[in-house]
Amino acid sequence: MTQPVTITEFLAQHLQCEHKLALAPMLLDVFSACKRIATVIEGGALAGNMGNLESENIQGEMQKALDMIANDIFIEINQQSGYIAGMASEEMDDIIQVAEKFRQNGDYLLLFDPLDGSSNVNVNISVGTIFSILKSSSKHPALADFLQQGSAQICAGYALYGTSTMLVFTTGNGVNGFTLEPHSGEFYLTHPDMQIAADTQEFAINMSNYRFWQEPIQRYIDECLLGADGEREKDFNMRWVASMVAEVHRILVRGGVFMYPMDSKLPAKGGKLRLMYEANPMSFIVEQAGGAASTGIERILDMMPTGLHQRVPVLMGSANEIERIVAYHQA
Ligand code: AHM
Ligand code: MG
Repeated sequence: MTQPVTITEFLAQHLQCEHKLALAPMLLDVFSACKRIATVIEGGALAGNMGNLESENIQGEMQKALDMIANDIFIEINQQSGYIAGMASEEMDDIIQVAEKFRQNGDYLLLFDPLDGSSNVNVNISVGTIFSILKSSSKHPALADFLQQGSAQICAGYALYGTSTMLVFTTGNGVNGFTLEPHSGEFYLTHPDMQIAADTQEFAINMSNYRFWQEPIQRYIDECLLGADGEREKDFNMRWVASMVAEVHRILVRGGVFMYPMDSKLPAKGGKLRLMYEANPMSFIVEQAGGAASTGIERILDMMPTGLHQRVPVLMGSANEIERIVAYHQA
């Protein structure tokens, strides 16, 4: 049996990218932060972290205690590498600059959703952390430095706090997944070179929003529901975890499509999911695994962001299915 590869060994041996010197220490901090968050989540109700806080985040959603605990852990640990100049989070209205004393080499930006799917925490269903790393044009970054296209990301990844804790990331050279061995606290490479099958018979969408969708999405779902009796000539299966990280992970493992499309409840918001720290990092990962990611109108990674907390329609997963749904938008 071959010796399992730790995440540290993997970074030393397989990180092929011009930002390697900075990325390795930055990523090790991200992984430490995720490990700490995993421990806090595992404590569940025993740790007394389950209730709502009094405050709302910028999207007007009640923040769970764990949202803010995860946010604080992420900031505290990730400011230490010396490479990060600024951070932005779903849970913070504005960007923050990393303190001068930590910023020796800092011209990278870290964007994150510290606890995605947090409505699932109280019912003990999987949640995750999503992160994205950009190069900054300034050591004293302002909001404008963060507003880069997703195609400019140099790294993106997520931690999934599921039946096991996993880390999955890309630096633009494929996608690799690692599983936490809980006793040693070490992440080992368990899912090398993850690939999304081009075809699928599984979709993930919140069906309760059906009447609010636009016609192309209704058409696609109608055809899936007709299954073998309709023009698709095959039956489809459906899943909805309400944790984007869990849905995308499932798609990386066994194919499928994940959709949070535009709906008529959300036109002013532009969709549900956030571009900078949800859609962009997940799109980078999905494309690197051979899948596709689109709003229905354009490739997500090509979008020029207009705001830190901008929302977008999201369709991602198996390439042939996404191509079909995009074609329905053009029909
Ligand atoms: P969050 O970042 O506030 O947790 O919201 C994002 C989550 C996604 O993980 C998930 O796909 C979606 O919201 C679920 O939405 P819904 O409650 O409409 O099913
Ligand atoms: Mg989120």
